[in-house]
Amino acid sequence: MSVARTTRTRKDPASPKSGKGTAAKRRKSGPRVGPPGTGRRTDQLEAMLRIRRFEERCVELYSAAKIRGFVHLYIGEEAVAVGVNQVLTPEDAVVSTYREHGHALARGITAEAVMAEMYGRTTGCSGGRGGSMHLFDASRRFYGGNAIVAGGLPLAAGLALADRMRGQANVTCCFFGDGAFAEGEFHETANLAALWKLPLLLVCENNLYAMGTALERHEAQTDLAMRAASYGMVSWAVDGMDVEAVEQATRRAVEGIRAGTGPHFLELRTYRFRAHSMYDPDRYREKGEIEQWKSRDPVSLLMDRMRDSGELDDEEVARIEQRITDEIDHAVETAEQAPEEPVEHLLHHVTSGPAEVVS
Ligand SMILES: Cc1ncc(C[n+]2csc(CCOP(=O)(O)OP(=O)(O)O)c2C)c(N)n1
Ligand SMILES: [Mg+2]
Repeated sequence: MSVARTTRTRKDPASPKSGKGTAAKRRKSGPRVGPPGTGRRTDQLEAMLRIRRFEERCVELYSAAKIRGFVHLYIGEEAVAVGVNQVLTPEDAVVSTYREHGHALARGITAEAVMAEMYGRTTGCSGGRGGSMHLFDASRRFYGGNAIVAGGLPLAAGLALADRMRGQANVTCCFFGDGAFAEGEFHETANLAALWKLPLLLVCENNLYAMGTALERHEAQTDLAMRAASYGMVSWAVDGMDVEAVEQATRRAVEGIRAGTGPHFLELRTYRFRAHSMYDPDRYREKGEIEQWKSRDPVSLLMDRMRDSGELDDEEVARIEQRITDEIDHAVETAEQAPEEPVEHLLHHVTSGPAEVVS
């Protein structure tokens, strides 16, 4: 696991590798996720590529005005969603943010159901009522898609508490951004979760920016793992560009949670390669910084490692790419043809009675 205690600067993407026991050192010691040939790395690669290609298609569809509204891309951060989700079981619960396409796909919601939701069609995973920011699938215990910064955290604590009260040994995993540290909801949740030893995995995707505001411009102490540790929970900083490091750290954390040692916090040090959202002109980051982080692209990192160890060749890459292209083509075709919700359904899912008109 890549545990870094050092405070990283915005311009230093390599610093997650610094210190003892780093990802760079471990890479030399060979694969850490099962022996080569077990297919796990291939699964990781395919899962990350699915997210990448899905979102690249979303960009095209957005430009063609096929999908609308707020769209926040996850490109660059795929190792986090894939590494974490690989460890969770179907019985565990997941709570996410508005940047959740990757979390939803890695959780196993189909590209077809996610794309239909992007289109606002009834076949979407939220029946077309949620769109990009509100992907939801209770059957997979995927509880959003939450547009409010840090808003998922108290919900996740509630789910974890409910599972424990029902005697179910599940873990609730909550994804959130570095921006959540500026919200009381993070601190309230961290405090109660640690106090009550809730089975909660707190996954902070530290991509260094909250919209256009760099972490060091809004936080006096930017070592987020250290701050989480102050609540008395096990807390590690991890190289979020290395899917195998993410998976290994998550595995250890989940083992600890299932053993009853309470919440664990992972600070996944990562970077979004695209703007905050489709509306953002991205004028607050230097091009050099973005390029530096792209040199540690999580997809290329894993591919290079697999090629070096002889696990991957061009034919296999082409096969994976073709499978994903077919899947996304199919998702777009079915979304295009799927119905929109008829206006007569406007009051479906409304639980209160008719509003009284006060004259
Ligand atoms: C409570 C609240 N305040 C402000 C906003 C507006 N807002 C939307 S995204 C965002 C930045 C959040 O950044 P971060 O948590 O780091 O997540 P990232 O977008 O980097 O994944 C803000 C401030 C909001 N949605 N909710
Ligand atoms: Mg952020």
